[in-house]
Amino acid sequence: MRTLITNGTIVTADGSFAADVLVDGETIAAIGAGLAGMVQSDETIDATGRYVIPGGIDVHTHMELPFGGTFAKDTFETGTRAAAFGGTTSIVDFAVQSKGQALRTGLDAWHAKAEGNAVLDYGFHMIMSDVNDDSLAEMDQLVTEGVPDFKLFTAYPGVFYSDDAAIFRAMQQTTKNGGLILMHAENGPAIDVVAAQLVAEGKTDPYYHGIARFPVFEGEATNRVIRLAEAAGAPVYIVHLSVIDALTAVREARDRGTQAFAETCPQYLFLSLDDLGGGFNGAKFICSPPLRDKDPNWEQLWTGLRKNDLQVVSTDHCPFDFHGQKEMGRGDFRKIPNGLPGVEDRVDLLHDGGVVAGRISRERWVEIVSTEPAKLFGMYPKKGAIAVGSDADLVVYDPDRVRTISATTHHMDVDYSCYEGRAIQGGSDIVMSRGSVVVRNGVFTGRKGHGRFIRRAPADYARLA
Ligand code: DUC
Ligand code: ZN
Ligand code: ZN
Repeated sequence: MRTLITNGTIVTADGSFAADVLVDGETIAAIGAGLAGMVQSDETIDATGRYVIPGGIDVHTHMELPFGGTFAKDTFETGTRAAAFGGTTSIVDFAVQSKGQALRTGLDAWHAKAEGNAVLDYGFHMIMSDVNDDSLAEMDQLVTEGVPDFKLFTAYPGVFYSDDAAIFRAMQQTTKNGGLILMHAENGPAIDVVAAQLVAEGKTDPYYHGIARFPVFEGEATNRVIRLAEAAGAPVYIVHLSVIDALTAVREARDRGTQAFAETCPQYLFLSLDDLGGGFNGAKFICSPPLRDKDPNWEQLWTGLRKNDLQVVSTDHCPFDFHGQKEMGRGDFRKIPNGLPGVEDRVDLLHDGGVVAGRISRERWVEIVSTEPAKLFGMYPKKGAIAVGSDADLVVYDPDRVRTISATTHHMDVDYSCYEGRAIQGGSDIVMSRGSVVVRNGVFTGRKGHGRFIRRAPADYARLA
């Protein structure tokens, strides 16, 4: 099957230009002006007035994550299908090692959830909840199996939490096996003290989830784990960075030459502590780190994205229904499952609030939603690029289309949207995964089981820093 995409503007991280793209089978076979008259194809897609971009890559999702006695609702089928509607063509999800389990047990469970179900290609990071001699040795094996990054937490004592010794040992291990430690950096023990005090005072509404998790608790933990990485001689990647205190720690580390990387998420660029107010409805907005004050955080995060102190925007997609799941925490915000839906809206939100709003260029938009995630997570140039030989994960993107986000029309398996009623400019017309059209003008044309495991290699972090 050969498909020719004609008359579009190719937008990559490096620049924009008018050219046609020939897809042959699963990969890009040719790029050039006037290909239409020169090559044979089975289908021609006219991209006049539209961009042709590499498909989005969301490197932070939690399909079916067990959390607080329930599970994140999207499966690999529903979650990747929703992602496709939003112009994302690959995800990297977090497999979970529970306490007392081997890494292998958690990884096998995640392969079983995804295989035969995902409609898009997917990779895995490994959450480590139990660092010990055995799990440290297992890390080396996982790197060889295409799972080269490991997430540890300074939050959630008793569940995912690792102490400094465990974090340091895991970092030392990556200096030997070439992998990367991803850190959820919030001071969990201190947060738990404040949260208990608030509840004892009768402050049980969702809003107090945001109050309990002081910005300094994220700043302190971010600085601490970066310092530990420096001591170990390891690169480190801070996930879901939400606040200026943490951004400052990353920026200062990068300025002194540390291989420190960080992502933020749309919720920290477009939502705020105000959304957590309004009584129990605020439960819809509970995630960790929490939503923050709009000022000065939003503009500081955008500046961080422009200046490359932040390299990636991912979603931390972790959807729980308001009815029946978020409601488990009525009367105690600590019992509300943490997480927001977002995998479908990331590319469009960043186009509207970033490119259309004049905060970033369209090339930087492509870079932070696709190319840089591919580079940092060992998928480039197979993914994240428009180049001969790359996977034909392509989106024909209409930069002018306006739509309104709503739970009544989204495709994520969750009963609300954090962006309900928000009008945004920009949308994906055609979404292609390895040469197959999976979404065409709002209609799903993909196939459950089309998605394949992406076997990833460690990246050259020194070069990317
Ligand atoms: N934060 C969330 O909001 N959900 C899942 C896990 C996490 O760290
Ligand atoms: Zn996290
Ligand atoms: Zn997460």
